[in-house]
Amino acid sequence: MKRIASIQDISCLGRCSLTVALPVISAIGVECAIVPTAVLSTHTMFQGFTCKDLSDQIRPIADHWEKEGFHFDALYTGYLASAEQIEDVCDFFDRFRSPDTLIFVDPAMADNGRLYPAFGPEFPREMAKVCAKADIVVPNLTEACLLTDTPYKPQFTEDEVKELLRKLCALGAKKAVLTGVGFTPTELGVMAYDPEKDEYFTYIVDHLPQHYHGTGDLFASCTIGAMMDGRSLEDALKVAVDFIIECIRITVASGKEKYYGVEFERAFPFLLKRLGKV
Ligand code: PXL
Repeated sequence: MKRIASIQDISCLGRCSLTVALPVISAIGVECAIVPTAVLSTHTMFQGFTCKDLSDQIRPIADHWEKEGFHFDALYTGYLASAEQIEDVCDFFDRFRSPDTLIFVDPAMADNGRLYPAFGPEFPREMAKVCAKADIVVPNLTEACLLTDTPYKPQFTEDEVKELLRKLCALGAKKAVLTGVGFTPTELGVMAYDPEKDEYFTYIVDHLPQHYHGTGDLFASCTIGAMMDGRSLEDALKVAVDFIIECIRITVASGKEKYYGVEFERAFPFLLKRLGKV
């Protein structure tokens, strides 16, 4: 069985980060070890959230794991609690990267044109150092703009998305994937770029024009899970987009007032079927 180490926070309630990564990756049939970067009462879009920064735990956990000789097929990072953690995470990559380890970075720090409340304006520069070490980076459009000093706007043309992808790879990432890409209000999908082959990949589908928090974490977890289950990046991206669309469809159809997240738990039968497991 493949093993991922995922480095991101535990938001105790709010369907994001590790409370999404663990169930999704486990359901796909891949082991998910965790390095929690912080414990928060909820994600930071709620008012009054608590946060215990766990920066002082990253190195001791890495020390123990290194001593035990654990091997990881992928290292997957998401929300990092503070700029102080950036160096520890880069060091973690250096210690656990082997020739067959995939470094997958979701620079979770912003959405809808704005940084998340816990971060200052210097944070994107720090996160760019983590992206520089990645085999694959998966930012949304806001994060990509912040990482590449590009002014944010709600709509980008296809040529502009391609330019953003090239700029992301110029940071040092081997491949870049942009999430939340659509050229009309009812389109949603991804575009990816492989600089070695100078090839773009696009998968955009029609969907209900509803926006839910936490879908980026769901998307990243599903993509790395499907890749560790043996799919190519392109196939994994298609599975992840289809899964998110199904999660949104189920959540909208439930008709209940929703103030956070999508009901991804109810889309697992779809995901397992989509992966050919049932
Ligand atoms: O979904 C990304 C995310 C992860 N973790 C925390 C967050 C957010 C987004 O707001 O606040 C703590």
